Amino acid sequence: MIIDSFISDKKKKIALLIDPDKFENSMLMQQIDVANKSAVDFIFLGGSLITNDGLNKTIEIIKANTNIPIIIFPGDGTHIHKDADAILFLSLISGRNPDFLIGNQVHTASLIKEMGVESISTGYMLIESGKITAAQYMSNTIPIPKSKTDIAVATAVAGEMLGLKLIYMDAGSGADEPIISEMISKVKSAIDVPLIIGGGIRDAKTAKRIVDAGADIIVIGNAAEKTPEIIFEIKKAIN
Ligand code: 1GP
Repeated sequence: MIIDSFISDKKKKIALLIDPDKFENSMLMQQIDVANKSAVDFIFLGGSLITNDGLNKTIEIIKANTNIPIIIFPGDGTHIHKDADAILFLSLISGRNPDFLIGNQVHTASLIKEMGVESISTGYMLIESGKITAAQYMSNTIPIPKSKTDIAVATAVAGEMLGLKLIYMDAGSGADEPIISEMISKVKSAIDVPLIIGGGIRDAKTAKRIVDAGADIIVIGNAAEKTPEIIFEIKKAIN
């Protein structure tokens, strides 16, 4: 089970986020090459929008070129694929939009089960980051204010009490400001499930700050689209 590799040891982990909507063969091959050489722990596949057939092509190419687990990080209920190793079965618990709390999940649950794809229940929390991100806009939700650590803690604890297996706090793709250390450390000490942090992590120094604060897994998206090799530096800095 893929969930076991999130909790198997105390090692800090990296997920490389690939957006299938931006499919471009040579960039994808470069990203896979870096992922293999740096032994990233997971490949997350997802984005806020699907405008083309990139998901099929991307999954096919990744599967043919690596054994790193492919985990779908869905933008909505249309992001599912039978060849993925798992799907983060997200509930957007920082928001109050029923479609993203339970609606999309009802639409897709039976299909995911029929496909036999492992679903990993995940409490997804958007955190204010200096600008409106695609995830906020597309989900029609308000993020948790960046200074309201107590709200973030209460939300994560509620998610854990509801039985969610992971908590993922996200400043959003391309965030101006990654999540502050105080919020990460207080949430981490309030929960026992693994904590994923993403959004705006562009360099090794920031990645180290975030894992030192308590992140178990960090997600790198935009930075590795511009410079895939940044993953080598980040990996070195956090282990
Ligand atoms: C976005 O957490 C991810 O949902 C990654 O963000 O693209 O800014 O690295 P970046």
